[in-house]
Amino acid sequence: MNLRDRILSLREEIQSSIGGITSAEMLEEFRLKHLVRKGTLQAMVEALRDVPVEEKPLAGKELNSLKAFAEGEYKRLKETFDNQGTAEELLDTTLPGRNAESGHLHIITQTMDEITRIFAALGFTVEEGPEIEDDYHNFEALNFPPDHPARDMQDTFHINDPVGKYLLRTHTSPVQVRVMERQKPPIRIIAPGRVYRNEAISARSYCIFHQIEGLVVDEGVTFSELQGTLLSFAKQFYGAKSVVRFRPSFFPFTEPSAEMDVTCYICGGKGCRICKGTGWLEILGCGMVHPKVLSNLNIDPEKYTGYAFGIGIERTAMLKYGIDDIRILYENDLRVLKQF
Ligand code: 2U9
Repeated sequence: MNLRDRILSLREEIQSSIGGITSAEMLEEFRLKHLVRKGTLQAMVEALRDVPVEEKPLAGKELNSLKAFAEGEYKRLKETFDNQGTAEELLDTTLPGRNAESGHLHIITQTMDEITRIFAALGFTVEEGPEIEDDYHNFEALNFPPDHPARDMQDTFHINDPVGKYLLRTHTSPVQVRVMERQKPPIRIIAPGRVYRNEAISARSYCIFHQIEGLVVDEGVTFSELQGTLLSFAKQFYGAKSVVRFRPSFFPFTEPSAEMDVTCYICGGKGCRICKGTGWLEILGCGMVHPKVLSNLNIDPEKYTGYAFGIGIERTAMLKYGIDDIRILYENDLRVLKQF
């Protein structure tokens, strides 16, 4: 065996014996075997003299590293055994303990869970679906015309697949589409999840965000049922004194469409910084499911009606916690995250 191999096999021996040293006596045996003048390491140093000159640097380097390792481990174990039995000297048991730091759910997850719980108690079941979607489930089934600007590369992240039909979902609506494909009414679901939009990043918008959308389809579902359900949500989430108002809006997948405002929970409607002096906060979009969307999914619009709504989670969390820049929700700076 050449010297280098002998050094390597000595290293293995030393490493494995260190793991088994459990007493000061065993450590002393280790020292006498390896670290004294007649020990294994010194024997290697002497053998180094006889190796060919070209092998010397490498073998020398390995030997030095092994010596340093063996001596370091000896020192560490010696300190451990020396300190045994003197715990009182080393440890002041009257000092207050140090708490282990524990993590917690991100503010977006907390907000999403809170909203999900409210709707679950109102009889909604939670549904999920893929984040990589196709054009049909994200747009076509939802009555987006072929030339709708949302389909543009500017607004949607398209995937560079050979067929060219895949994209990152721009809303969680395709989840509801997939449920309607496989389930007959009555349907009463919410779809929480992450969505993607190719927007310029700013304090107000980010390329990733989260939504909770809801869908109810059954015989005789009315706009007033939508209003009652969403008022109940607003009172539970923003406070029992909340009042809501509906303003007309437009979405391709609902008709009529509306946006719902809630009285500002900070000033109670008087006007403040959070509601920009208006007394109202815009919190969600909603509407009656467009008959075209129902018929696209083989649900008879003469027999069934439905309502749907969409809540932006980041916006909701920012309003609730007074955060003025969406980007801090994605920077994972613990100084920020720890506050919520
Ligand atoms: C189906 C039919 C109808 C979902 C709806 C909204 C209104 C809405 C926005 C809220 C803020 C998106 O995150 S946001 O930018 N959403 O205003 N969404 S109705 O309507 C559907 C969904 C699926 C089959």
